[in-house]
Amino acid sequence: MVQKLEKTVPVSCNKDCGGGCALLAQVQNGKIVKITDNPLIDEHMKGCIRGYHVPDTVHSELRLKRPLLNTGSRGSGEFKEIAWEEAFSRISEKLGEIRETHGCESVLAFNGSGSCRGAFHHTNLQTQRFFSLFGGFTGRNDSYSNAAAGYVEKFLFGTRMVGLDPPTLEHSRLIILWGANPSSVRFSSRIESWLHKRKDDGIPVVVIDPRRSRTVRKLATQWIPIQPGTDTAMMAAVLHVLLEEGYADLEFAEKYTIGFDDLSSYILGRTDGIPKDPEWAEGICGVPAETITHLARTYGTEKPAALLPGFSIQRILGGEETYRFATALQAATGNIGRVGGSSGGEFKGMLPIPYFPQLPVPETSAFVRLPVYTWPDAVLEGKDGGYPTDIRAIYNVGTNYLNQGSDIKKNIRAFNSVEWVVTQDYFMTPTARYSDIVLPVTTCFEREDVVFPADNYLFYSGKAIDPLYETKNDYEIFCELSERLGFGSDFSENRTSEQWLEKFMAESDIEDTDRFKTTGIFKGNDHHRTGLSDFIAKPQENPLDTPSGKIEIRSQAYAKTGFSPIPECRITAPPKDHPFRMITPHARFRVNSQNSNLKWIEPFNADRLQMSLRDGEELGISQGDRVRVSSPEGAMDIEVNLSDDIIRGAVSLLQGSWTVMDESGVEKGGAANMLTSTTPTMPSQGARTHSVFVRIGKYNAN
Ligand SMILES: Nc1nc2c(c(=O)[nH]1)N[C@H]1C(S)=C(S)[C@@H](COP(=O)(O)OP(=O)(O)OC[C@H]3O[C@@H](n4cnc5c(=O)[nH]c(N)nc54)[C@H](O)[C@@H]3O)O[C@H]1N2
Ligand SMILES: Nc1nc2c(c(=O)[nH]1)N[C@H]1C(S)=C(S)[C@@H](COP(=O)(O)OP(=O)(O)OC[C@H]3O[C@@H](n4cnc5c(=O)[nH]c(N)nc54)[C@H](O)[C@@H]3O)O[C@H]1N2
Ligand SMILES: [Mo]
Repeated sequence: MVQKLEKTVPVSCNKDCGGGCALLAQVQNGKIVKITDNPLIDEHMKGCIRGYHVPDTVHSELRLKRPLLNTGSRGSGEFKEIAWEEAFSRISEKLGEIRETHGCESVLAFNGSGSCRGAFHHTNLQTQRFFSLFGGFTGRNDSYSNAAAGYVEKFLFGTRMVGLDPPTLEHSRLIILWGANPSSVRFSSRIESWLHKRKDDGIPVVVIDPRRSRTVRKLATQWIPIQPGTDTAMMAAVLHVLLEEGYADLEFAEKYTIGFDDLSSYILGRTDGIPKDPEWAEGICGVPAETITHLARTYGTEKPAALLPGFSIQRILGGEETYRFATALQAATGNIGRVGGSSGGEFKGMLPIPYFPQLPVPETSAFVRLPVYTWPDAVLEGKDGGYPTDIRAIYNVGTNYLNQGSDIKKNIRAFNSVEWVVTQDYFMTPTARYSDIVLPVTTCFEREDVVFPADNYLFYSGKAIDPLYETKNDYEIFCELSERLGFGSDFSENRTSEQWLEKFMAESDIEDTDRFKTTGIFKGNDHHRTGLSDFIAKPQENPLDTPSGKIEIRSQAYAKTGFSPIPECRITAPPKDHPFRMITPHARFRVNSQNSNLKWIEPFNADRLQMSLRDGEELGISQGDRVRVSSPEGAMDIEVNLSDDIIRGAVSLLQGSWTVMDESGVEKGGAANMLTSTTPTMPSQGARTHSVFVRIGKYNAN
């Protein structure tokens, strides 16, 4: 007998994959049975494989069901279930004791990307609010995602509001995806569909990527394979052709930027005797000179052109410079602030959305911020090593940083060096495994929230089902701990989570909240915005918040960091003993490390090392062989996948698999961060997880 649907609830994934999609959950007998797109949304907005598979997460047998206490050594996996009452007592007592003995800053509170798009159930804001009221804590001051881009945008533009609305791509005559893979790795739930449309319209869509990514296969008219970490050489050479062949819009550059002349001198080789021409670039980045010249000529003539950089090109050594060059290119072609063009800066979600309040975080002078990329160094070295605090405890909410931070072995040493670790999650992740207490939380479909997408919308995400097992929201956990630590009503302000959301709704731009809750969708007014358009339209009336009021291609403020005032090619070649450039991209079927423990992703064959056929041949490696991959940080045994889908000299391993080590410390589970290093790109101190240098040999051969 066909069972009737109990209800259909508008929902939206509160996840860090940059989409924010309007979905519907179909519920039957207290179970989410299917996720579909919300039919009321615009035709270009599409959900994805991760959202449609949410029921596999919510109803997984592997969900944490009750609080757990570690009864063995950290990492042993020996836990016993305890009652919430005992968990709350233990945690509040220990937190109180640590605060008393060592000061609140000795707690390192991690609030990663678990749930980071919700107004209320936001692992970041909940954690910061709790620990601010606790008295203070040590936390992160930037992200793994885009530290270098964010860092340089302040110098370039004086703002990070430099994105675009996807429908503006309708006007682009050329689209360049530079290290971006939006068919797999979302930047908005409309970009992929718009790119499809533009390709079908016959517009050139050029993808510059070491791999033949899904975007190359589905959305591109041309794939330009490039050596990882060398993009600035190609960018400089494109600029060289634009300047030499008279395509550069010098009037635009003069009017809206400062320092373009200095950059031109560098590009033409007047300052160092090295013209950055396509032949020069070919030797560094592996892209044939004629390919570079052809792209530059198209770019110089097809206007407007949207250069859309992924974050990948700034998660490399010297990644700051790629974003500065991308902006210089858009300035040189007069494409900034024009509909159909782009700023060359971050384009995902970097424009205002309708107003909706978020959970407030009270100020505390005792909030010590660390660059996230070097957290294990800060834990291990403490004040003696020049870091601001001595860490005694790590409190994880919505992060799997033991696995996701670079250099997993160092992360384990850091965890093992502290007195006490707590994790709130819904699975027994590697981070949870190295914890003393693990608290089971709800998923985003077991609670109500408003989700901020990357586009000019707000989405209501209803509670599709009641919390399963004995799970609790992070909010409820923090309310209870606040009570016990003596700041109860300061944290909750005597509101339930529903009452917080009602308060937010009342203060927001949404007028008809009943309708919003029924449809799940609130649409902002304008969907044809391009960042910096006000400045470009009237530069005198709308100067930028930079010292010159213009886009600073040359920045004296940036030069104070010790790096060049103009964009410069800072490229690190692999050392002789680790000759392969390894990249660790994000996977279509995961959000960072999420879904790694779930069966449905198995057919996607995640944990294989991608290598070119010719490199395989040269090393005597055959399809499917297991190889040993080594970096100075660690070693991994993994199956190899040979094809012509990756440039020679580079290998690729999707990031996010959970670590599994054998007794000798060799990675067997495919966790990319066994091979990565915590030495950051400077001056931003950002991640460089696409600048990994490895050597590869047959299994057990080295
Ligand atoms: N499905 C899915 N979507 C996601 C995420 C996810 O885990 N899964 N994560 C989200 C998060 S947290 C973030 S920060 C963003 C990340 O967004 P990105 O940083 O843009 O994503 P990546 O997959 O690292 O890289 C994108 C593409 O760049 C290529 N690439 C790598 N190195 C280089 C290089 O040196 N030069 C060039 N030209 N290309 C290079 C890769 O092969 C890949 O195809 O994605 C978000 N969206
Ligand atoms: N090698 C390599 N490493 C990388 C990257 C790379 O490109 N290459 N990318 C980096 C990037 S850009 C990022 S953003 C980081 C991300 O690293 P993390 O912030 O650690 O992200 P996730 O792996 O998604 O882990 C989030 C965890 O939160 C849990 N969670 C989800 N919702 C909730 C909730 O509501 N409450 C609680 N308490 N828990 C919840 C999930 O189950 C999951 O275990 O990884 C970085 N690591
Ligand atoms: Mo990220």
